[in-house]
Amino acid sequence: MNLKSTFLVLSLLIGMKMFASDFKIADPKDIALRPIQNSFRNLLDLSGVWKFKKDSANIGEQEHWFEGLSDYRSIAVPGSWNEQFSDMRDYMDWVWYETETYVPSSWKGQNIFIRVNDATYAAKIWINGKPVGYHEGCHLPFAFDISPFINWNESNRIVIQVENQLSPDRVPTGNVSGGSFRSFPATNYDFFPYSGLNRSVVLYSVPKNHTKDITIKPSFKGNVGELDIHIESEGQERDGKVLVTGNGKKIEIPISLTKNKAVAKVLIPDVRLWSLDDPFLYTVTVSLLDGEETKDVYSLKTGIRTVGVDENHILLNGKPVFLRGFGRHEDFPVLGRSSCNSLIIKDFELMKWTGANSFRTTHYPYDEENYDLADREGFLIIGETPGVGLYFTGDSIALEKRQDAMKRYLEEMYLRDKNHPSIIMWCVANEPNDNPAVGQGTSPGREDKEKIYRKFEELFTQIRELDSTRLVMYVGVMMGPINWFNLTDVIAINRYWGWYTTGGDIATGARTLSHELDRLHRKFNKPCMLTEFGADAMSGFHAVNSEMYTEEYQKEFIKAYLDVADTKDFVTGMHVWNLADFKTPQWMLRFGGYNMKGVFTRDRKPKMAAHYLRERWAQQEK
Ligand code: BDP
Repeated sequence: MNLKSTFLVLSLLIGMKMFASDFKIADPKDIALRPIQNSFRNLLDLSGVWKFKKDSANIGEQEHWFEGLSDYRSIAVPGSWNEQFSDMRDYMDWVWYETETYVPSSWKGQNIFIRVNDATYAAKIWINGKPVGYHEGCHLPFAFDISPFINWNESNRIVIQVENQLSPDRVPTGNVSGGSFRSFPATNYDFFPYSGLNRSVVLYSVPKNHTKDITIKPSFKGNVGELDIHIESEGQERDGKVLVTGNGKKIEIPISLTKNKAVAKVLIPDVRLWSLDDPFLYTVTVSLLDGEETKDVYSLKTGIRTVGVDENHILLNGKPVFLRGFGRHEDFPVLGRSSCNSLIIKDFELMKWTGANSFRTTHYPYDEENYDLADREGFLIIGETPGVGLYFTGDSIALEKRQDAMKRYLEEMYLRDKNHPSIIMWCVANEPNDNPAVGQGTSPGREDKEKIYRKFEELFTQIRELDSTRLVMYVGVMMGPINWFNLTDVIAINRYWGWYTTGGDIATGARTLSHELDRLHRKFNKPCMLTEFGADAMSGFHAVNSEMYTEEYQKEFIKAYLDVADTKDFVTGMHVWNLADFKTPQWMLRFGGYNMKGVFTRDRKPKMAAHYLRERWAQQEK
């Protein structure tokens, strides 16, 4: 270690120590169960208009802004600050949020938590002027026990500092490459870095002795369903019960917790499986008991289905299923990346209208309502981490930080989403590469490529150890490393032959795709899918002979790719990029700061391609 890195590590350690004394780091286990309201637990949504203040000089902490903001403006939470304030569109530095709330006295004696469902990218929380906790990472929740900080019968001040600095040691990365190819803001990904409290902030309470985590692993043999239910609790309760209801059945079994853990195996005769045609959900209720007295109850819905693969197909309940659908974004004018239930419902309606049966949560885990809705409506989801555009070269400290962030994301995403039957695959990363990011030097040698492969493999090992009931994949970029597909269950690729290469010549693009698919399948003998393909179309642009950027070209492009897929038994899914146009940073390929590969416009009006998909897909079996 040279002098410079010793100094760096030392100052990092000193910094962490000082920090550790004030702010707790969020424990991922605290997000395992989504907060609910029932007679044992309470929930208070803090969505509304909060106080807000920009802190470009980062002086807020020194000046004790956590004791209350002066000269503030108003902001909607959830919401993205970049859309709400025209003077803050490209601002990524520190800001402060503040709200006040009473905590009902009926919550006294319980453990009270704050849960922030997304603070992009890093956040610190103070309650009533006291430091509570810190979290880094976007699009996933974090929670802290705030019981000791509550003022009863008075209002409580909640202050959250957020910043979204784009940096090579974060995931996704920003400010990576210098020079003229830089986009503005300088992301290493193709969507706008909407910042702030993009999802709701809630307070909730749980009994002192409570269920902390429930993991349900479903399967079936013949017509008997099986739920393998793992329960973790906090507190000294030893006894409990699990009740499974649905389809006229009511099955209850007692559990006893040893060292706060129990496993219940519930067999369900004449099982009603979860499928696309019949997305049937059972209700699982876990109760903790003290003798006759019930201490805590938590209910959730789950479906019984299995997921697998053969050489050519993804299998749902043992039968081949073809994934028709889209990559999407959480993106809308004014809202930015803010949660909005009407938009979620609208997008599901549009997907159904086209005949889609699935989507990938490109390029980050979505608001939780999406998964509940998919469970209920019968959609298949590929759940993706925020690991978009990952690279493994350059500064080694930054690389380790990215790797840590990826491991945290995998754990948090798994903990939050693991009980949704709609999620059939985990996507570890979108378009990771063993080559450097643009402008970051030359391609590594063989030995280094091998090391990079091992790093990437660690992520697969982690998610496979966590979850053996789902498929695992990553999405391969054009001209990316081929041997990485050894790690995956499904070969998933994003392809734009006929757009970014041989632009204007769809036929050549389609031929390239066809040959490549054959080669990949011959080499790996695994089912293949296109997780992205598409062309930008400016709504209202037309041409007799299709030309790039016209609606005709987009439609012809999508048609040609779907035609290629139809000729190959081993293609198990086709996801069009994108459901709707979306906002991007500015650079020369993004006219007006938009990616226009949506088959719907950003305000959800159909282009020709959307009508075409409906004609082609809507009549087909789910
Ligand atoms: C793919 C990326 C996606 C981009 C798309 C495009 O995965 O995020 O938006 O290209 O260029 O490579 O439209």
